[in-house]
Amino acid sequence: MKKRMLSGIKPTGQLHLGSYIGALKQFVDYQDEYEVFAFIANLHCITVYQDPIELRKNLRDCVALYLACGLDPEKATIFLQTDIKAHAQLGFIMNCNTYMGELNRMTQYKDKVAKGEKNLTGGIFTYPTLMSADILIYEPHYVPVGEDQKQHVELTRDVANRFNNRYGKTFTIPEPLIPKIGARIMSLQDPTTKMSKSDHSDKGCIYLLDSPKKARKKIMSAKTDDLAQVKFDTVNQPGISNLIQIYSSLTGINFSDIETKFDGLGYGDFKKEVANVVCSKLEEIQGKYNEIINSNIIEEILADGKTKAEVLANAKLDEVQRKIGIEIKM
Ligand code: AQP
Repeated sequence: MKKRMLSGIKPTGQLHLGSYIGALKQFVDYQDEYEVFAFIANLHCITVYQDPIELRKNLRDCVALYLACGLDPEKATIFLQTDIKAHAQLGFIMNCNTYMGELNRMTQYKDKVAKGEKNLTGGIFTYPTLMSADILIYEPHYVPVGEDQKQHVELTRDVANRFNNRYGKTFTIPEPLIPKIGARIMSLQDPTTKMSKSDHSDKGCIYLLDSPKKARKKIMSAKTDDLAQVKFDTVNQPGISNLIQIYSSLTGINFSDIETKFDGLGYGDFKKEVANVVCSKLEEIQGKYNEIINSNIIEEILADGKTKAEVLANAKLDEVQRKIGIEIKM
């Protein structure tokens, strides 16, 4: 029997090259080997205010991009988080099995507090417990994530172990799966920070729906250094190292072969080649996206995904509720 894998993406904005390399590409690469469950984490995105009209559009775009990037609904179960009500219900139960101290240690939350971000919601603080429920409810063996989400999968493992010890074996303990290359694609303008949907300047982020012309311009003006060598060295050459990672993950060429290939050439030549590879990937994705976005295939796939996911999720929630004593029946 195939091992199971689960992952989700928040539709907080347009998906970008970091979402593709760190997450989406992995779902696609693994869909033959594993039983993949891929969901749109629409509850997670409302931890920060979203414009409802934009959010609705992003939801459709996100599903269309899952498909355009190569996720095959015949192989993977694709669904909306809110279509499976059991996520939120198990989320509250997980919330009650997680300590404040554990949530206080979550780096993403601590970073936001340290940056002095105002009006942080309760949802931002507790979302790792909903994420635990999202994962545990399907009992996956693996959870492919970028580097930034590893800590939340580790919390999930701790909470699941605690629950199993308290109430008897209920959950499979999942393992995070971090890509060897591309676990943290950085901003093109500030290669010390992650490429993010919520980047203030869009120059550092290549969106999957950027026109190839725009994407090329962003790559050609990516921040580099004055060492004039294509070398993977994240400390002294973070910008060039980021471009090497992007190039490597899209072509499959390893870092040292890339260094050899561009030895003696200028950054302009290297950037041009990175731009060629990125633009051809964008063209391929956008061609498929344009076919999908105006069809009603999106609704059909989500309805099908809901039917498949709901059976597993409801059964697991029922088991949990009986074990913790909140059901009258045993
Ligand atoms: N830059 C990145 N490099 C590698 N992996 C990344 N991921 C996101 N950005 C990068 C991985 O993509 C998956 C889905 O992430 P998400 O969109 O649900 O949340 P996020 O990590 O918070 O993404 P953003 O773009 O930074 O969104 P905002 O700005 O809304 O917070 C995860 O596995 C993530 O690791």
